[in-house]
Amino acid sequence: MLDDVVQLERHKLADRNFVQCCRREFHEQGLLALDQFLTDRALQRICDSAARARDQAYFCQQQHTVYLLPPDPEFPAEHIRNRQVTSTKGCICDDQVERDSPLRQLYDAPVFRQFVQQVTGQTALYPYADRLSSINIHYAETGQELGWHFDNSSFAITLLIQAPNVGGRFEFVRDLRNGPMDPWNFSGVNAVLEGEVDPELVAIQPGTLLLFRGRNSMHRVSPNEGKATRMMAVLAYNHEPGIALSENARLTFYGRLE
Ligand SMILES: O=C(O)CCC(=O)C(=O)O
Ligand SMILES: [Fe+2]
Repeated sequence: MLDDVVQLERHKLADRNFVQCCRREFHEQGLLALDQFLTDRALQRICDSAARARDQAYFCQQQHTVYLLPPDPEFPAEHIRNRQVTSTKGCICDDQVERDSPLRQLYDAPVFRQFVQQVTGQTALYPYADRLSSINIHYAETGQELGWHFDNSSFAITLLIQAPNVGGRFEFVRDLRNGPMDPWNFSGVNAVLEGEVDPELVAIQPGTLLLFRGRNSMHRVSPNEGKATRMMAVLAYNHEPGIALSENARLTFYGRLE
């Protein structure tokens, strides 16, 4: 039952007014944070399993541009177009998440999928065709971070499972670029990297559901400065059926294709 997983009294996922409210918030703010989304029991179970699976996580460190594009030789290496930032994280994939995990119950629940669809304005949502990409758990240990970037996907869904003690904050600069009209905004991006802009610090607690539009809003996870591992579940859907995550992305983030 979904009410074993979600605090449905607090978050009425099937209620029209509730959905409208969430939709407005998501579109106005670029993100929607629902605190105390998971039940305590579900959160505890997910946290225990994630801690047990930590040893199987694939850790990788990468240099990438804010735009997640290969460097463009037309620009100098230090230009904001090509500037490299660092991301380090560990990841376990969908096939390592327990079959009966509350995360999977949530991911598969039609009422949740419909809620996400309505809030984000998607016409339909499907799981990934490969066995790795739909549900992931990310780990950030001391010193690890996710560098500033714009996502490739139009929106993302995260659930904080274990908070870091110090650092490891989710920082967000809403609508910093504007898709086809202004895909670069070099001066705006530069200002963020130079620390001249105060990003929004998004307050999230273990059990918070966060939906955000990461395609045009630059975001990062600041370095984890404490001893506790930051553990974050990420739920990913596709707007078309039968699509796998690219082989390149799977090899980079998971270290394997299947
Ligand atoms: O871990 C987070 O809070 C954000 C993750 C993220 O931005 C991403 O996976 O692209
Ligand atoms: Fe992202």
